[in-house]
Amino acid sequence: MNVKNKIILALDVEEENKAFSILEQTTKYLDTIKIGYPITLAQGPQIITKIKETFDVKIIADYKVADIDATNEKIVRNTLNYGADSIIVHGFTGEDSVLACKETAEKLDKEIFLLTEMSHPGADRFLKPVSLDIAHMGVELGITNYVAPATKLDRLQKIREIVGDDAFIISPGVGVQGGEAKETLKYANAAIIGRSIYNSDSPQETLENIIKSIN
Ligand code: NUP
Repeated sequence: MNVKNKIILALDVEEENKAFSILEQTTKYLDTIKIGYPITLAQGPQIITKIKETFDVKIIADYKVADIDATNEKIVRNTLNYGADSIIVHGFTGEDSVLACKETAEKLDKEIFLLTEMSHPGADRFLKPVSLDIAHMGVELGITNYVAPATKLDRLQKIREIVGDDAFIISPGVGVQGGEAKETLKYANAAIIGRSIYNSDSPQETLENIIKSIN
């Protein structure tokens, strides 16, 4: 995995023209974006295919897959067949659920990201007590891509120690949620940034400034 400029745009806008306008302004500096339920539910999953046909970007589908193995298999297969390059999967559902996602992605020559701890305050209650364990499970299952929070650098660092230096960690929470790109990239391979880019008056300038700040 390789992410240009170590920034992944979280494209959580709902309108297609807004999404395309932001992509036109940012894809000079970005080769990886993350889409999720907001744009998928507003525009339909065909939006994945349409973005792939129009822009030279890798798409991470942030569907936080969290069901039983048989259902996960269907979710992952359909998402990747729309053209997504990878998909984010919850870890708390356990080994069988996660393995179904991993094996489905591998059959299609694509990848999963395992979500360990989350970036928002509420994650401290239920997810934090098990998130390091989720990271250990990921290692046992041979997973090499992870999601870990930019807002909780001590946790991000711990997760990095568990998954090892060869793993690829992408980290949400930079900007509006309080995380800082340069600090995050001490432990993560790429920072996921949404609102501070797509809600700014000039997504292109904002992105340029973020890139300058990390170099
Ligand atoms: O723990 C997580 N925190 C998080 O914010 C896991 C995520 N996948 N995300 C997603 O990252 C969130 O749904 C949004 O798409 C993006 C962060 O966006 P923003 O806070 O930069 O706007």
